[in-house]
Amino acid sequence: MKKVSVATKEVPVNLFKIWIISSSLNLLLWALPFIFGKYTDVTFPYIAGNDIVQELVSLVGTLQGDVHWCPPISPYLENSIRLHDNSDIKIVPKEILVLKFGIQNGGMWKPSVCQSRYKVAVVIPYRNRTHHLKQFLSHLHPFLIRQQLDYRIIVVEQYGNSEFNRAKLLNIGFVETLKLVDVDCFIFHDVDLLPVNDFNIYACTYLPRHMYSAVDTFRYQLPYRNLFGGTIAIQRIHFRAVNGFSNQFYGWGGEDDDFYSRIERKSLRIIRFDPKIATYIMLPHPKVLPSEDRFHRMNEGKTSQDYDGLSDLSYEIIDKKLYQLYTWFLAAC
Ligand code: NGS
Repeated sequence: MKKVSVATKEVPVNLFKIWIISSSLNLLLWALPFIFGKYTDVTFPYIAGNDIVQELVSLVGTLQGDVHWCPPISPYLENSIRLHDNSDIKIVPKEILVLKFGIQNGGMWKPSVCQSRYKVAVVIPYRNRTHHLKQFLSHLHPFLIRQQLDYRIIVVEQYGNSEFNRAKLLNIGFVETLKLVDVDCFIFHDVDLLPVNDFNIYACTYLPRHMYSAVDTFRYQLPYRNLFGGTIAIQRIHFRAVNGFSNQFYGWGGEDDDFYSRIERKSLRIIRFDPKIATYIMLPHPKVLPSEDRFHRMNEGKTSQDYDGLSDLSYEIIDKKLYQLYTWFLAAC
């Protein structure tokens, strides 16, 4: 009898101890950036701030007409960190953005005083995020304009209620963009990620680039070294060489890891910029349940890369429009 009562008393005490220890550890992890500063856990190689310009690849050919090249570093970049947290993102009415900067229909802009060294298409996979899209456009247009880029923003919205297929939307964005414009550099960008630092230049590098090295929601760390999600920059020839993304990933997760493997299988490498420059904030959104078959898909991807991707892409464009701040495709996929 005595033994039983001792055992029943000890169990809750131990659980409580475990809970206290694990909560304290969590708290400590969370507090590290505040104690030692941000970017404390940088265990991956990256391109240092001063070397970034040498890594950028122009891809725009020769000068057109009687203009000169824009300088390698735009004089309009601002040194101060522009965003501190997601409460700083104000929505600017589209009429004001258009009037202030002269953005062309379809979300296009290029400098008029010089020829940009970098021409890029920013492609956003999208569904049901109106507020985020307004915040994203309010932030990104002025950001890209300060960088003196020749750019176009393309939103590819998924039609219907089937599970979201981020990767396929990006393949569609790639193909449809090339029907409209001759561009050699693609930036595939989630709508809820906003770059903080003006020196994070939105142009392609010689190698495919994972664009965030530090995100506020990950305590300004990188969750794992092979992460290739959220925002990437990739040259058209590289995207074609890896046969784009897999079309098979419906639901949340894994499509970016699969894409990373596609890059490795074709003997490419990825790079990142200095975390102090490639810093992002993430707009708040509810967590989605991960797709159950994502690991199975990733496993299949080991052998299906050459016939699953751009090569077998099938979809229907239900509607398209040139809105003032972006080119919009509604795609059934
Ligand atoms: C991994 C997912 C990736 C995802 C990454 C970051 O676990 O698709 O988390 O997600 N891979 C798998 O599920 C296999 S995040 O924290 O940004 O929501 O991109």
